[in-house]
Amino acid sequence: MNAQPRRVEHQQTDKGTVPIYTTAVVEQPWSSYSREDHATWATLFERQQRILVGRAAREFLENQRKFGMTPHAIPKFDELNRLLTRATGWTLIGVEGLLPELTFFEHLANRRFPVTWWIRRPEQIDYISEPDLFHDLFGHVPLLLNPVFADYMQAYGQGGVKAHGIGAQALTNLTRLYWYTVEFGLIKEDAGLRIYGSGIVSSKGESIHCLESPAPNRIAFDLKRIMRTRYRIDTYQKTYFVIDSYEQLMRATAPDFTPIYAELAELDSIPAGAVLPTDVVYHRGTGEGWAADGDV
Ligand code: HBI
Ligand code: FE
Repeated sequence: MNAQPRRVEHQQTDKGTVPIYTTAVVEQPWSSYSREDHATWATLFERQQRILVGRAAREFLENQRKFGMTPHAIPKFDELNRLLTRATGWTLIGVEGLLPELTFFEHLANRRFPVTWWIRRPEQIDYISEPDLFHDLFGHVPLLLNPVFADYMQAYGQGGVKAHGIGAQALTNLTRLYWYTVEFGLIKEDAGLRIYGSGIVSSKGESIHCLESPAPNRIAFDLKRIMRTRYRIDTYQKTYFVIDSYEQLMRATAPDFTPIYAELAELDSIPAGAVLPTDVVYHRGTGEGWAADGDV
């Protein structure tokens, strides 16, 4: 019988939340989930699925169905792996909480996606500052069934391992790429802009804000622009980047980033809410693009 894994969470201190890191890989203690844990999953699952109809990328909800995810119980990693590993070679592994970046990258580089085994507490239902089981399973896992996105995630991990060897600035550039695509990315579909970022789909408010609020910028994907753009982790994003397709993401990670890091090291970073004259900016939720300084 495996020992019950630890629940490694951010520590609340008088100076705010302090992340605690862990590297252990653990079995999902599915039988240890309480009725309250399953109820938290059900509440989040039903609420987010209702909000995401017409807002999430087409295959996001489709893939949740393919996985057989339902609100009735927290899914079992082993069952999800039966479909996932056959489809794109990815395997979900249980972890106790936030991994050091290099450990995280090494897992992605080997098509292992780390999923936190525990789910948030009821009082955290509307916001949690760290990836819990709901964020990882509901937010990240569905798109790992998409072969191109699955390749992008592995290429990202390989890039992360390399960036770790290059230095802090390279790592910052690369983490911004993850943030503005995997976590907070939008994609252009025929009917308009849609959400594929996991940080958005696991958040009630931001799923609505990112497409319908006049406040944020929605800018066409540009690798170097993204790598230079700062972000905040505790508020809605001020800028969302829009891809045309997951193939565009995959193409963007094809070149060696080393010369790009060197070029960006000479340039200032860009504030999260800025719009540059060179940006192609989208109307909210419609998908028509126009250049910020005139018609395309
Ligand atoms: N650890 N468990 C876990 N899950 C994540 O999503 C995660 C992580 N460690 C680092 C990390 N993400 C981010 O810094 C990535 O941008 C690298
Ligand atoms: Fe995440």
